[in-house]
Amino acid sequence: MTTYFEGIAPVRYEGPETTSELAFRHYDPDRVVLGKRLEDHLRFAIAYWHSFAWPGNDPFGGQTFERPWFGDDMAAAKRKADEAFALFEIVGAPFFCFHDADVRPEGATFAQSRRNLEEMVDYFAAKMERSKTKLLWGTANLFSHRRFMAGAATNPDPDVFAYAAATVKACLDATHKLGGQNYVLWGGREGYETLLNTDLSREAEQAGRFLAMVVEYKHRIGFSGTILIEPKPQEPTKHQYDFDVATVYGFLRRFGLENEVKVNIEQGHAILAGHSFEHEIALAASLGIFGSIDMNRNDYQSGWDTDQFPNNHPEVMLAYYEILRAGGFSTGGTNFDAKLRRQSLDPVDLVAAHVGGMDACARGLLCAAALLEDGSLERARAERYAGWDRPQAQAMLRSDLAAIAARVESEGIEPQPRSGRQERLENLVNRFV
Ligand code: XLS
Ligand code: NI
Ligand code: NI
Repeated sequence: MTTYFEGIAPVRYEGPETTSELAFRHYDPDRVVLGKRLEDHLRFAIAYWHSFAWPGNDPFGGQTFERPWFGDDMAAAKRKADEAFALFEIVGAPFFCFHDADVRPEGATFAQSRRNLEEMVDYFAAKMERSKTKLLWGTANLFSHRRFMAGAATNPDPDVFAYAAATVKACLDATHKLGGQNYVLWGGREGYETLLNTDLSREAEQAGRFLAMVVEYKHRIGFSGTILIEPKPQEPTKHQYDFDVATVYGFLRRFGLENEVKVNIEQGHAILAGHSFEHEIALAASLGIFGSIDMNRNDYQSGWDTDQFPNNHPEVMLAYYEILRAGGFSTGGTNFDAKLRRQSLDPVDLVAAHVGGMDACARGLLCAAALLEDGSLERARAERYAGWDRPQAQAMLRSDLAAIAARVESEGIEPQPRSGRQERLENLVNRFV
């Protein structure tokens, strides 16, 4: 029985001029750009945790949302799944994502929690047979329960490492069974509060071995999806180990996993790390580890992870520009790791938030595709480095300091600075917004 979204019709594309509140202005799933349908470019996913599990609490107050599926038994979990799939259908979501803790009640023992998850996986599987919505990724919540307060893989207590390993095995099994296209590891408590009680060397070794075991198990069960790490610099711990894309890449190299694991990059986490979203995407692409995105919008003043729905078209455009330049998503997609504000109580608020977010992304991607097709920006970039295309410049990289020094004097090399043309390029980009 689904009633929560009753009276809300499936959202349709009506074009930029429409004044109806629940219509897509830019997201026309079947529109083809750069040889692909928009739906296949964007690969939208709805995040179960924010839209169906979060009660609206903040550090100063508790639940503000009253959802008919809130409760901690299996009946509530199934009602929640019914309502979730109703929303997926209303907005036409091709994918969803979940943590174990979002979809099943916690049992009295590990085994009971695992059985609850398995029962929900079967329930999802039956629903997915009648729905177009697939699983973009699954993940384990290794950060909410107090047992994980000092970390999961990096915990000083080996029993917690064991519990976390068993949990990830169960979640990988669940993801595999539902045909998930990726599996995400976000190190929510993998970090520390104070160095006074922390052994950095041990914790890194534990994290490296843990990740290697995840990769080993993935291959053992024949899971063909991508394993993704989601970087974040802080919150909940003061120092998170997976700080940003560059840090994660160093970690992967250290443990020889750079060809096995990619990254899931979140807008808000990039901002918290002092980067732009497009920087993180471009860096991951250049390192060959770009996987997927958690799309949201961080407040630029607050300093914490605000997880708002995206609505800034020019910013979103720059992110998709880097994604398109990198060849687009393969197993990844656009997961709305975004939540309502806690005063947005109505069912229609949840629908409108996704409609606006999907539209912002579609518009951003369309503008980015036009900019890429125009080619001026890429030509300007290529021109800036054109000197390096000369054979002599390439040969220099294979020579040495002494030979280069001799050539500088013999050829009388005196570099002539050239404009970086930043404002002209910014104006060019704005023509496409
Ligand atoms: C929290 C993270 C989390 C991950 C999944 O900040 O974004 O939601 O995406 O565990
Ligand atoms: Ni996220
Ligand atoms: Ni986040």
